[in-house]
Amino acid sequence: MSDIDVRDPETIAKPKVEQPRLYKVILLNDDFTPRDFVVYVLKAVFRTSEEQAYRIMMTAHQKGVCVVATFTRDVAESKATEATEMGRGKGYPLAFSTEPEE
Ligand code: TYC
Repeated sequence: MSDIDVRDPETIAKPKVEQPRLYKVILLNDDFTPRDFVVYVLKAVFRTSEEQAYRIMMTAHQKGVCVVATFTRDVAESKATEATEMGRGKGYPLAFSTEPEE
């Protein structure tokens, strides 16, 4: 008995695996949260380097918003919540939001 599949590959229906939609986590600027604290939160929650965290923070500071990273929906929402709550814990209005990628 042979295990070799002799069917024409073009005629075999491939199960289509849908990629999960990705969600952006967005950092929003405010006038009160200290820059160092924003960098600290980005490193702690999103595991960025110091340099990446500084660049993300400065982009939000100058432009109003910055995309931090993309994740599956659950991960994006839990990281945005965790990071926002770290700010609340210190009495800062630091805010992260999520939105689906196009
Ligand atoms: N704008 C804040 C300040 O000048 C720093 C800051 C940057 C706050 C980015 C939030 O998402 C932010 N202290």
